[in-house]
Amino acid sequence: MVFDVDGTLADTERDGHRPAFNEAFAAAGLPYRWDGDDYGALLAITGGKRRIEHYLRDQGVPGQQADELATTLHASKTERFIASVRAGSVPARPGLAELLDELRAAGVRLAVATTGTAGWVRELLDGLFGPDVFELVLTGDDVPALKPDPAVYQQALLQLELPAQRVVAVEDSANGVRAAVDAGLRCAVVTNDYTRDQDFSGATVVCDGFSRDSRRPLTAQLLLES
Ligand code: XBP
Ligand code: MG
Repeated sequence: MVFDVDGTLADTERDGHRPAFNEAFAAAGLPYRWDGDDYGALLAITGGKRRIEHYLRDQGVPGQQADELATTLHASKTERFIASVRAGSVPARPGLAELLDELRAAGVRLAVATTGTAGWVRELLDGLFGPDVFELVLTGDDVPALKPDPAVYQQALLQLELPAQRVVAVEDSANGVRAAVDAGLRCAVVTNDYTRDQDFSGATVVCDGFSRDSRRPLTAQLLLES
């Protein structure tokens, strides 16, 4: 089973990544600030650097300058997000640790495929679950194209040495479902407040969380069909 990170393993976006972006803008003396609703719309663009660059161009910053400024701002944002992860401010979603225990007890191999930046991903996963839970962790730095492109899931299949039919993805967003389904995987969705109204066409099952009642259909459906 291959898990997405942002919005799936942890509800990172509204109170984790978003304040880190805003702190980076403020530290650079820029007037930009993404409120909860603005950020929800900006999540359509995957990848924090691309998200900033798109926003800067929308603010009228010329192309080359937008690209350079986005690189600098994203590095600052990533440092700030790592600090909040280290401070323990980014919890796992409720019920997830129990699900991972159930899956490991059932002999299911576990991996991660995220758009997020490697610098904070490993920090978050080790901090929340320990270093041995996921046998493979792929990030936005490991592939040439970000979700909804299927590259990260295609790379996971290659490195796990498994056919797509034996692998199930767990995602939170339409971009993530697209990436997994286009790579040939079945995909389970666990929604959050940013993604609950998105189009999950192609997903095998949609749940509202990892609580005991929610995850039963997820594990039953996915384990039975694996
Ligand atoms: C969601 C993303 C990421 C995060 C921000 O990734 O699109 O870009 O919003 O992290 P996932 P970075 O595939 O885990 O849902 O700033 O490191 O990109
Ligand atoms: Mg996600």
